[in-house]
Amino acid sequence: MNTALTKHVKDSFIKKFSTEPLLIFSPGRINIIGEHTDYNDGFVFPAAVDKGIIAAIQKNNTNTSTAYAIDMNESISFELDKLKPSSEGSWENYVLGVVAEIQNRNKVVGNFNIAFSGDIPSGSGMSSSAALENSVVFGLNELFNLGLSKTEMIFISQKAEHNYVGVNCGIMDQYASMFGIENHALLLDCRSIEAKPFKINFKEHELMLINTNVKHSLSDSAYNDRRSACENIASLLGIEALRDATEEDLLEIKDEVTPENYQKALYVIQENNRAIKASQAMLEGDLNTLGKLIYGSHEGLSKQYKVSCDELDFLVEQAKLNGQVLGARMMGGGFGGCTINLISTNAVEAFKTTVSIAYKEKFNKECSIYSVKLSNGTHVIK
Ligand code: GAF
Repeated sequence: MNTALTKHVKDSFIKKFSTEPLLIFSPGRINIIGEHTDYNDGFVFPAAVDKGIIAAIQKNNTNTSTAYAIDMNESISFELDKLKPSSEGSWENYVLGVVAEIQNRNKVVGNFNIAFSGDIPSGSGMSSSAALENSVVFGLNELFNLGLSKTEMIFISQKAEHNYVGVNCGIMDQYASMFGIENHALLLDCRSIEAKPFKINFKEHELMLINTNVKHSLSDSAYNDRRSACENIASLLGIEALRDATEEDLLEIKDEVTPENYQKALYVIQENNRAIKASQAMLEGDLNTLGKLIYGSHEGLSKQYKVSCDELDFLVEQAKLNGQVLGARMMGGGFGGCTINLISTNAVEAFKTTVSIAYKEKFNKECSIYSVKLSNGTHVIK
C-alpha cells in the first residue's frame, strides 16, 4: 500500500472537512485466467494487488453528504433520501450507487463525508471501479455499524455498478478486491462464491503487466451485449448459465444461433475449462501448461469473444516473439487496458525495452509496464 497516498488522502480530507477520518484501503485486481466467465457462473482466477483506492470517510452532523474526488478536485453533495444516478460515465455513480443499494437492503446510513484517491492506472483494466465501490460500502459499514458481511458488501458494490453505472458486471472484481489474500490468487467459483486460495510462487518466473494506455469506446455496451448473448444461449439450452454447458450441448443448437454468438458461447465454455486446467497446472507447478492456457485464453478473447483490440493483440504477439514469456493475454473486460504476462524473471528487463520500443514504433504512443504485489483485500488502515 502506498503510504504517501494515504497521507495525501488523509490530509486532503482534514483540509476539506476539518475532522479526522477513518481510512480504508481497497485494492484493484489482476486476473490470471478465466475472463468473461464470472457472469456465466464459471471460474475465475484473480488476485488483489498493492494498488488501489484509499478512501477517508467520516460521519457529519448536517443534512447532506459530500463525496470528494481528490484527483479531479471535484465534489458533490447529496441528500440521502433523494438519490438518483448522476450523468453517465461520472465517478459519482460509484458512490451514489453504493449508498442507494445499501438503502435498498433496508440499512440506514446517516450523513457522511468521503474523500478518495488511488494509484490504479485509469483504464488499465485493474478495476478501480470495484475498488472504489468496495471502499465506500466497507467504510459505511464500519461507520454506521450496518452489520453487513463481506459477501453482502460485494453484492451491493456489484448492484451499484449495474444500476447506477450501467455495466452488468459479474462478481469477480468486487470479490477479488474485498477478499484478496497477500501472495495468493483466488480460484473463485462464481456460482457458489467460494474460493480456493493458491499461494503464488512462480520461482524463476513472475507476472508482469503491460498497459496499452488505450481504452476504446463502446466497451460498456459491448460488455452488456455479450452478457445478454450468453444468457440467451443458456436459456435456449435450458440451463441456468453457460457454465453448465459442454461443447457437445452447444453443437446441438448451432443452427439456432448466429455464428458470432455460437463462437462467443464456445469461448466461454472453453475458457471455463482453461481456468480449471490452469488451477491444476499451478498445483503441479507446471508453468509451461499454465502459459499455454493463458495464450489460449487470449486467442479466444480476440478471435471468438472479440473483446481485444490491435494494441492488446500486438503486445501478446510481442510476448510470443520474445520466447521467454510463457503466456500472455489481455486482462479484464477488454478493448484496452493491460496484458498480463507470465515471464521468466531473467528476461524481464530485456523484454521491457524491446516491447516498449516496438509498441512506440507501431502505435506512436507509450505503453506502461508494472509489476504488482498480491495483497490483502479491502480493510481499515490502522
Ligand atoms: C470486467 C467485469 F467487471 C468483471 O465482472 C468481468 O466480467 C471482467 O470484466 C471480464 O472477465 O472487469
